[in-house]
Amino acid sequence: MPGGVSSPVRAFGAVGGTPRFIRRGEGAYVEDVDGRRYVDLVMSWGALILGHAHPEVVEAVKRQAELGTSFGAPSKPELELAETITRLMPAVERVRLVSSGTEAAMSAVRLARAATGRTRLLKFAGAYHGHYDGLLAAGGSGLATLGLDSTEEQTLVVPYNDLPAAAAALEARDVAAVIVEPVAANMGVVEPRPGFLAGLREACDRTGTLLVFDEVITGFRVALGGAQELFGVRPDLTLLGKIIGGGLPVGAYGGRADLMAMVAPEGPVYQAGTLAGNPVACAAGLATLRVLERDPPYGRLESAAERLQEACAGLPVTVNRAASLLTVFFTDQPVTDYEGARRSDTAAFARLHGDLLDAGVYLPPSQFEAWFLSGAHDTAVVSRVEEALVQKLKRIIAAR
Ligand code: KE4
Repeated sequence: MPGGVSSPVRAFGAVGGTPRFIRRGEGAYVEDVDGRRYVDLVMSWGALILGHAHPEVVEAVKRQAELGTSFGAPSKPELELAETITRLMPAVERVRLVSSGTEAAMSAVRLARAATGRTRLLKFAGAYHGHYDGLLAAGGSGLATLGLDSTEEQTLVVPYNDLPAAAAALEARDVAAVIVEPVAANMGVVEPRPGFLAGLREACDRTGTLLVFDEVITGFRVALGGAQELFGVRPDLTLLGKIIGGGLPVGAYGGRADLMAMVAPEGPVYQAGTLAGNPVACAAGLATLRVLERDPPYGRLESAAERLQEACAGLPVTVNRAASLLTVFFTDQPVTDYEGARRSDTAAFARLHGDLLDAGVYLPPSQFEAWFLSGAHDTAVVSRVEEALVQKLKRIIAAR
């Protein structure tokens, strides 16, 4: 296995040290194969908003698995998940389930190109939309972590939050779609400036370009209706993943009915998948969305993130927070785009990661990632994280 991992960021390349092999997860905790427990702030990169091994999710998975794991045919769990998604996200009038966020992104690009007859894409530096070639240019997440880049002449890249640059690019060239993380979370967390998302909507309307919200992270995370509900901007297409699979492989793309009618077998845009809409994965996602709808954790999650942000006040770091998503940057300058994020002292972040790991707190192993909380991160857990975070931050800052 290259790097001993199935996804690059897991190899601790940017933070050093030995990756932990995780044996089990329970609520806000994970336990490694040596029996050490950690408060988890990765939470399967945001998928586990209810915490590890939530009883209702485990029960749903068991029940469905006993009926069979995959049929390659329509099933009730996939239909119910699709119905729940379209009900909770009105802009997603119709939806197609796939097996990852990457598949959602590449399928939505194919659909946007077919619908507009155009080829070019516009994305933002530091944003990550999965590992599809056309969207890897100036990518965040693992690419930023490893200092990798890729070129794709059909993909225009402008700075996040730079509405004039985005609008000018759309005026100058025919572009099929703008793809944006409505809250950037793959350069570390960067909030959209007021008016940025609405401005993209207007620029897309003016130039016949489709607006695609990549809500793989923000969907059902920043609000029950996602960032499109939080910011009141309606995209043409939406990408989803992570939470809608409850920790199992589910991605989705959906949006305007007239666009989705072009997707095979109704229309000519081909996309398929052996395990798309897998009943066990959909059962896990459905159980997750049902708990979120029954007992929305958003206020509690946001208060916990706010508490960690406030605990860092007065220290020479920048803590960006959007709803319950947060990132601590080692810079005293504001971080409003990828250039700003890259000013962070990543060596100091690496020390923080290692020190917190020793203190039993498991941060994402990269400066360019969001920290994820869950409904299982109760007051006692957050207090423990807050105490360790401030203590280690002060020590690292003093030693600089
Ligand atoms: P997947 O193909 O990894 O399911 O989803 C790709 C994707 C798409 N869009 C956004 C906004 C994403 O954040 C992601 C994946 N996120 C990364 C972590 N930031 C996954 C972790 C990893 O690559 O190992």
